[in-house]
Amino acid sequence: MTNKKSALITGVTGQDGAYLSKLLLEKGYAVHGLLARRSTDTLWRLRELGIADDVTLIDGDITDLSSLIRALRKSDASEVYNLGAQSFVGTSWQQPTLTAQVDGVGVINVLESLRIAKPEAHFYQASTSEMFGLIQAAKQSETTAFYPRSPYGVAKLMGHWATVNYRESFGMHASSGILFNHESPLRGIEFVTRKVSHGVASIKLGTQKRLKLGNIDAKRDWGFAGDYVEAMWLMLQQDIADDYVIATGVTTTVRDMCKIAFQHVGLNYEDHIDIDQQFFRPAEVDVLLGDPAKAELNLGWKPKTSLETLIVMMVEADIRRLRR
Ligand code: NAP
Ligand code: G4F
Repeated sequence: MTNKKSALITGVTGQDGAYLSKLLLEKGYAVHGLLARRSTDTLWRLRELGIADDVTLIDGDITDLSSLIRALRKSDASEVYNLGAQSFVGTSWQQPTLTAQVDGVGVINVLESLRIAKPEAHFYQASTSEMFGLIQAAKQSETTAFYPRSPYGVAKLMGHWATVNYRESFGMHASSGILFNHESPLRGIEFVTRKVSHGVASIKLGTQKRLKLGNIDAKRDWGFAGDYVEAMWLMLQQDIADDYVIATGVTTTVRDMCKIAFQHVGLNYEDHIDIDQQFFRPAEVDVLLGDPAKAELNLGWKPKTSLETLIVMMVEADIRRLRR
């Protein structure tokens, strides 16, 4: 028998799952990850952080309740982080039902598995600033009204309210982290920051000529994923579960983010970008800007990484990968 604290992470193969695993391993946890079976290799992020052999993988899927109950029994986790999702907003218009099943009903499955098998465990739900959508306040906080603009945002809102409801109905320690966009060199290539960092690296190294983008006037509050997983952990260490906005409090256009990335390698973004209608969305979230004051006050959490540092880190990582 070991006295190690045990955690279960769904979405362990994703960007946040990898950084959170690393953080929890450093804190001495036994880390278990729910592995949704795929035909392709999904463990590259854990390998990139050098922790692939340190995470215990358990087969399961958040759309499959019994697999979650088995994973809870096997891991005996006292902390459960539900990061598993169809997380790409653009895809949610093409696969709205799947998005609802994974990002909405999937959350209820995880909550139900806890209610049945481990009601005393602390639970984290990966909620999102996409729920604010058509923003109802210039700076969005925990009390700002939601107005989702995509099937993804709608499904995530279900997961958010289910988390609040299980806390209020059953007294479960269930917290919802309303995280604004957070990026890293481990970000999926379909998201705009990584598409740009990869594009800039490829153009610099001469393997690509131009970069096609959609609405570059959209504004996002971008932070570093490595900083944000710390906030997830802090939420589950509190005596009382609650909901928290995690953001930087700074918003930037996609255009200015591109400027930073191209400038870093001595190029002018205007010489290399084409605007392509295929990357516009049926309904856009024009601007997001978070107010993380509650997280700073209650959790002592603050972002540490500026957008400039983050984008340079991503471009450099893509240059290194492409050279390899
Ligand atoms: P990500 O890189 O897309 O990772 C998503 C993870 O979910 C992957 O491990 C994926 O597995 C897994 N997954 C997909 N369908 C599943 C299913 N049916 N059952 C179990 N696992 C499943 O996303 P991320 O950026 O790390 O984000 C983590 C969470 O935070 C997501 O819930 C996302 O919606 C939310 N969020 C992200 C941001 C952000 O800016 N990054 C902001 C707010 C909220 P495969 O690798 O096998 O596909
Ligand atoms: O990088 P994105 O695809 O991220 P988006 O839609 O904001 O969603 C991300 O953040 C959410 C939190 O707010 C998460 F919940 C969600 O899971 C995901 O991690 O797009 C950012 C902005 C959008 O306004 C989009 O229209 O960039 C704009 N954009 C412009 N050209 C583009 C592109 N987005 C993508 N992916 N690709 C383009 O070519």
